[in-house]
Amino acid sequence: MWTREELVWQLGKESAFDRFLAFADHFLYNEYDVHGRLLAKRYVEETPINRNQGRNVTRKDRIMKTAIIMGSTSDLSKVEPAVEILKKYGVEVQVRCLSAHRAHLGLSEFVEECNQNGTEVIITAAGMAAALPGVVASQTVLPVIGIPLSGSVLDGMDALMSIVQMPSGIPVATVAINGSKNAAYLALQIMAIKHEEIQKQLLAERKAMEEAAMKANEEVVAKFQ
Ligand code: C2R
Repeated sequence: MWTREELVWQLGKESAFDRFLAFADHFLYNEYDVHGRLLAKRYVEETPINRNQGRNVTRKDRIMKTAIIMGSTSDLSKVEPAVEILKKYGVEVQVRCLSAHRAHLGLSEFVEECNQNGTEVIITAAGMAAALPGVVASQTVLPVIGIPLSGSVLDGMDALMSIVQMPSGIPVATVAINGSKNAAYLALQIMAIKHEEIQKQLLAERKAMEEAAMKANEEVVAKFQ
C-alpha cells in the first residue's frame, strides 16, 4: 500500500493515462483507506473532462452546491421554501442548524468545510439578535445571503437591522423578512454566472411568470371594460 507521499507523487504523473494506471494499480491491488478515498475523490473531481473557452473543465466545475444555516430548529418552517427551490433546480443543499451564539465552534467548523468543499453560496437565516449571518460572512469570501426571520416581539425588525447593517468589507446580501424564496433565487442567480443550466431554468421561469402576469392583466381588463 502506498504512503500518502507516494500516492501524491503518483498523482503528479505526466499524462492522465499514467495517472489512471497508477490509480487502477493502487485501488485494484490494495485495500484503500479513508485518506486514499479522499485523494481518489479529489482526483476524479479535478481531472479535466473537456475544454470550454480555452479552459479545462473538471467535474468540480460542474458541482452545484449551496449551504443553508439557520439559528434554531424553530426557524425550520420559514427556511424550507428556500431548500425546496434550490432542490427543484438540481442544486445540492447542505442544511444545518448552527447558532453563532450557542454553537460558535461548530459553526466555524462548518463554514471552513464550505470553504473547502466547493460550496458556491451560503444562505443564513436567523431571528432576533441575528449575529449568525455576519459571523458566517466574517469567515468566508463566498457570497453570504441573510434572511431575517420574524417571530420575536419586534416581528423581525430586530433581525433585519442586525443582518443588513454590516460594517464595510464584510457584506451580507439581505433579503426581506422571511424572504427565503428570494434568498434561493438570489443564490441561483449568482450560480447562473457559472452554470448555464441554472440560467436556462431561471429564464424559463421568468417567462412563465411574465405570461401569468399578462394573463392576469387581461382578465382584469376584461372584467372592467
Ligand atoms: P429559539 O427558538 O431556539 O429560542 O431561537 C434563531 O434564529 C431563532 O429565530 C429563537 C431565535 O433565535 C435565533 N438565533 C440567532 C442566533 N442563534 C439563534 N439569531 C445567532 O447566532 O445569531
